[in-house]
Amino acid sequence: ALTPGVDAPTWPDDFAERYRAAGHWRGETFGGMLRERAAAHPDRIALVDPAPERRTWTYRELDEAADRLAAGFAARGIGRGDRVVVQLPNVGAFVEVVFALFRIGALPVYALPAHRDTEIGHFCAFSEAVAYVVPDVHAGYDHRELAARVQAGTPSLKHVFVAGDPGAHTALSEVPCEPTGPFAGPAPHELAFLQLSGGTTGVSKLIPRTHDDYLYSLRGSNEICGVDADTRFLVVLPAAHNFPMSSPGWLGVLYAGGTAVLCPKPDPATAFELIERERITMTGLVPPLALVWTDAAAATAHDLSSLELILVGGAKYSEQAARRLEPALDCRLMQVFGMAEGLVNYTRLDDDPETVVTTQGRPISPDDEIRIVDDADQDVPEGAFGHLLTRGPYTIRGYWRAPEHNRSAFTEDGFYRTGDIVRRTPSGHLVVEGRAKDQINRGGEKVAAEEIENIILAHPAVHDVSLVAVPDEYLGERTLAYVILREGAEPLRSVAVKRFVRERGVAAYKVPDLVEFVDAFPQTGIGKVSKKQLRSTAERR
Ligand code: J2J
Repeated sequence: ALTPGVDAPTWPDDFAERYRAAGHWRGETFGGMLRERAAAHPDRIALVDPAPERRTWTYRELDEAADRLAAGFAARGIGRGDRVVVQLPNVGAFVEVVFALFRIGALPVYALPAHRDTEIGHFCAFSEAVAYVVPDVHAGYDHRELAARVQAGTPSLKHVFVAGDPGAHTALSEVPCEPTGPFAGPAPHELAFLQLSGGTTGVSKLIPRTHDDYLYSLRGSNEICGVDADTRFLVVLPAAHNFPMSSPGWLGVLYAGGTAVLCPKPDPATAFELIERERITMTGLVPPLALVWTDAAAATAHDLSSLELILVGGAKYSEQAARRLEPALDCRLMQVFGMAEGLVNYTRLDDDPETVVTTQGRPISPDDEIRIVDDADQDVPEGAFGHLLTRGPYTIRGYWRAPEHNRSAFTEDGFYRTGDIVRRTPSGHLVVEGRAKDQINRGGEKVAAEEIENIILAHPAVHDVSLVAVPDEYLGERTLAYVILREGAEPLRSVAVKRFVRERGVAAYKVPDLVEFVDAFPQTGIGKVSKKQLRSTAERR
């Protein structure tokens, strides 16, 4: 379970050698990184958790907390290569837990706070997790009850650790103990964690990232975004998501010796107060939030003058909205087009303003290989749009334990099929034109159509269902489920369909926004449901 290549395909040796020779992979690990920072500048503030009472961690304190927690995990039998599902909101315990796991070489499996029985049950079972870390109650939801249900159905799951009041489980605060010796720790080429994919299939795939490759993406991101020891980064999006974690994110900021401040809620009232109080210099937002912040900035009494840079990405940011951000918030804008599988593109601080508002940036690395191809995998003419394929020093070569899916998600020579439709400008910047994958991007939150279709299909009155995106002014896209009822079935109301999905226990953002009943689906020439036609019907509504 330790070596990439066993549970997931890894880079061929000649590529790995090339990436090492180029200085991309430097043989660092996350555990070692924190240790070095703590030695270099022990008293600098690494982390601030402002709620409910402001708490700070210096680099030394974070390093010691990680050691003690790692020792406690190890004493409970959690070891190198073991998987631990981590579902925590933006709280200090999140950072302590993942660094403790890094230190012993156990792999965090990142879950979002919004995930429920279906997703968590799948992550725990599929990864054969030995432990699951939860908050007690978050956003009005009791995660201890969720954990009890999941544990009952998952034989591998020996431990549930609760940040806060543990109920029937173990309190995270009881875990730390004195380390008895140095941890063996993972090697730099080994897996660091399993990240979540947005997904296009019935169940989410897990993304195996190594210390070497992820640390390279952080270093590259830091350089592009100008992250240094003076950076004060506000973590507005869920900390487990790849964007706020690594682009450049809280991990990038910790790598640079700066300060990460955890924002408990993303609304302008909460965030603006923190920006003023903590003298925040940088943050990352999805487009809908960037819109709300842009609108709220005019009326705010808070002093936002410390803000230097806002990154916007995760979904297409409209040019009109992008034009308004810099004047409204009096700071620089950078667009970012990234993916948890690897490749991240940024506009640059020295790009001309038109490029910043009209493109989604260019790759981090000179060794990011980009192909833009037609349906037959042939390169399109320069400047034309097509499918984006990519390969490089921080893009995975395959999902974790998914050989079948990997055959279609990657080319034979190791390019990842992103499912995005892009074109390249003469300057090498990418413009996202659309998407070929069967996924709905709900303001940065990804919904795999198949996952929700499978759930709705289980309803006894439903004959067939097709989930498509409808344009939405605020979110960019919302979900619409077209449902065909069984012959003779009692008519259903759309609220009943939504309730059915919700009661299956999925993240709320996956519950269809709209449900419509139809008699038939448009067909393609070969008798498959034409989602393309369904989408254009939906658009005309
Ligand atoms: C259009 N679509 C975009 C953009 C992502 C940084 C930023 C974002 C993510 C992320 C990330 C887009 N315009 N600017 O991991 O490190 C869509 C594409 C892409 C998918 C990836 C990061 N930025 N997208 O969003 O794994 O369709 O990562 O393939 O969640 O989001 O989603 P995800």
